[in-house]
Amino acid sequence: MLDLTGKNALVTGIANNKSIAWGIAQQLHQAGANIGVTYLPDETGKMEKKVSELTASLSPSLFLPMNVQDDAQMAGAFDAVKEKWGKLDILVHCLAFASREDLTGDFSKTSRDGFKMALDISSYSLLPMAKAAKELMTDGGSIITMTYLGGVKVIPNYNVMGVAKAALEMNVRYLASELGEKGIRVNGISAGPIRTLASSAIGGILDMIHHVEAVAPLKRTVTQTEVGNTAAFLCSDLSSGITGQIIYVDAGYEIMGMTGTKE
Ligand code: 0WE
Repeated sequence: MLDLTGKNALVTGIANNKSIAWGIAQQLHQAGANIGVTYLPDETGKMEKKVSELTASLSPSLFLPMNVQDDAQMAGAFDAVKEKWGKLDILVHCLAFASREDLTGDFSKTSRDGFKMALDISSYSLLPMAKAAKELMTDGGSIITMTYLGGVKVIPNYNVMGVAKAALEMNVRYLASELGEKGIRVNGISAGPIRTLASSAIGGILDMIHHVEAVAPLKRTVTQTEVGNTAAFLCSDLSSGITGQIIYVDAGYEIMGMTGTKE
């Protein structure tokens, strides 16, 4: 059975109750995991308050600021994990960012700084996290990250995020190869489009959702809970033979071709 009791799980990327990371944290908690939460701090402390109120129902035993562009803060978060938990079993990487102007219009106009920022936050950040986790996952472990079809196929306006997700998916494979001998598995979940804080900032997300509802085999989009259940599986011993994989949780959309064709 799916059982995460006795496992310590650090979850990044919760911003509000629509966050995919929130769906994941809830399902890991339901499976019995001990939860630690990181949040992106801001000057006002609003995010800290919001995420702490939201996640109170999971009684997290760690609640830590973590901006992945700040090396000292990342180190501090993993120091706190070591101090409080001693060992880590599960790490959920669920964060991405590209500048708004790089998620629309001509891909070729992407600025050097915009490219660097998208790749730094959305792809590179998995590496220092995995390095820190490697030291703490003394009983083996599971690392998961979130990706999107736009890292494999061209999706209008996904642009530099597509390049970042392509790099992220390759990070998964190289990390899986490196960490396998320690019993640490690394996998990605490629979710179909979901209405979240990040995606609702994008023009046309509703049209994309309607397109998926028309084309996907299941004739609907997926929920944060469905992504969370797949995450719980990938974090549990039920998936002990799986590493380096990208699992699509997309109502089947990825298999379809001729998607513009009327029946
Ligand atoms: O990975 C994502 C979204 C990532 C994202 C979203 C934003 C919006 C606000 C990264 N950076 C930002 N920066 C902002 O300022 N998705 C898979 C959702 C998504 O984003 C798209 C999509 C889909 C689907 C962007 C363009 C086209 C489709």
